[in-house]
Amino acid sequence: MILRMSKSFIFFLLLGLLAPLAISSAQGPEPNRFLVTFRTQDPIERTALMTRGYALWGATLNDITFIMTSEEIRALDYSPPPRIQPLAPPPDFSGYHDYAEMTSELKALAAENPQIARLQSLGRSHEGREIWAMRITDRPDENEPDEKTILIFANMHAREHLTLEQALYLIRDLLENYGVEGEVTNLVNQRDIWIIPNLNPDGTEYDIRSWENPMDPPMWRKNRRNNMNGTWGVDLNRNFSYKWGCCGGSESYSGGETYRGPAPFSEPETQVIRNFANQHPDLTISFSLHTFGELILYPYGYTRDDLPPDMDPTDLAIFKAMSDGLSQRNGYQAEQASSLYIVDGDSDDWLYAERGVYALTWELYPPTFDPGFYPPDDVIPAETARNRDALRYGIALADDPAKSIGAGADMIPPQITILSPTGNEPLFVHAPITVTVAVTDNVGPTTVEYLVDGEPVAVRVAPDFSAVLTLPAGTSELTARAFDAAHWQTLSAPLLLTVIDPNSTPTPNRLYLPLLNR
Ligand code: 0X9
Ligand code: ZN
Repeated sequence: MILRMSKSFIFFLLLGLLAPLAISSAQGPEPNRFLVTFRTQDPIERTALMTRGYALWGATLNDITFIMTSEEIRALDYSPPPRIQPLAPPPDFSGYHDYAEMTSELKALAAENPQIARLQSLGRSHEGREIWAMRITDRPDENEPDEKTILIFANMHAREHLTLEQALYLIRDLLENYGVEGEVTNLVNQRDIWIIPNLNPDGTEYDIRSWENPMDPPMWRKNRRNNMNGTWGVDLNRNFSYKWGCCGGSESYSGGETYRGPAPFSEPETQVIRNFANQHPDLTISFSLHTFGELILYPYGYTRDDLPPDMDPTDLAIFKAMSDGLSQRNGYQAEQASSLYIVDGDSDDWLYAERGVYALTWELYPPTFDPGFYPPDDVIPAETARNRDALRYGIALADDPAKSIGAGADMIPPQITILSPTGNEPLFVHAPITVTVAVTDNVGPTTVEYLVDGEPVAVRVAPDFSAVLTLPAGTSELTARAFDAAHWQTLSAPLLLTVIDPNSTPTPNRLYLPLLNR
């Protein structure tokens, strides 16, 4: 797999990082710009308009369009009056959430799921926006000492908008499937899951609001610190304190795309991650979501050496196994972070070196520069759902990441047998069927999921796993899946159950129904 990473691929990734330099590094506060379209079929007239010094957006044989400020529009004297539209991202970007849309969606999801979800602010950005975190766990107001914490944070880089959608997807997956699917129910009950969908709200809003020419998105990366010298922004992924600025993997020039900031943890946004890790010593795994490249990156980023003195060989094996496990589930390529390029002061190096967290960076869709940071919104459903199993796998590992190399404290899955019904007794439609199971586990089973023809129909949590089901007439296959706290799972042997409808008298036609239904 690693060989697939050709030199030109690396070149494109570097281009992705460096190309925006010229465009965006010195942009000031939010502009106030409009698309102004003058209707004229006269090329001389269009040329005259062009020489007035407005920023050209495009022209057809019927009109010419400029990007203009409200001051320029007010000073206009032109007949017939031009068409004026606020500059906005192209319509096929509207499926992405801006900050206000994200905030209201998060508030609604928390309000609809009070049993397992809490929305809280972990701090404020430079411009005062709340940095929201959704906590998802079975007792969201308590700290359960036996439950480990996983942190997933997104949109640290402003233009990496798909990452916010990925975080929202994960939140919805957990909230919608809790109590419906055994896997999600067990994960939410046994882990403390924290999701920060947007760590850089100022940068993200700036990237959306200053999008003037749909063909030329702003590509804003950093936060919106005013560097007080005409330049704006710190690269949050160069502002963490571990080996800050050590190795040529960041810039001291404040206009640079990878400006590391005036001091380690100078930024309120990086302080959110530092404070979270300090306040949650049981944090075992973190995922920092970025775009793009379809990669899973593990520490270190500051050196090309995969086993420097500050990397434990067992940890390296765990990082590789975790990354491979994720890669198998989403098709991304697993690599040491520095194989992309050297980075110093990134979140993962600090989280691992200073707090012992198995910290990974995901570079989401797309694989290459086209469509890069701005894929049309119709890719959101498939490209976020693609990570469902990888995310669940990561959450499952959080109790003990050493499980990935077979060295976890609990490596023994539960056992489960369906005791009743047996399949020999007569079963009637509309008559409730009590299902009982025998479940054993070395630590203790936590969840049982019942499936009819492979579809989950009921979820039960310890101590009472029995369920009452009603089945349709005909033959169904019943199975039960047991989980333990380490999220090992075992599916029972299938049981075929035939359910009779006593009210239906066989008629000759009935014989043909199965054929007709084909
Ligand atoms: O440069 C970054 O911060 C990340 N890539 S991005 O294109 N999303 O900006 C990569 C960080 C991964 N870490 C290292 N390469 N050390
Ligand atoms: Zn990034």
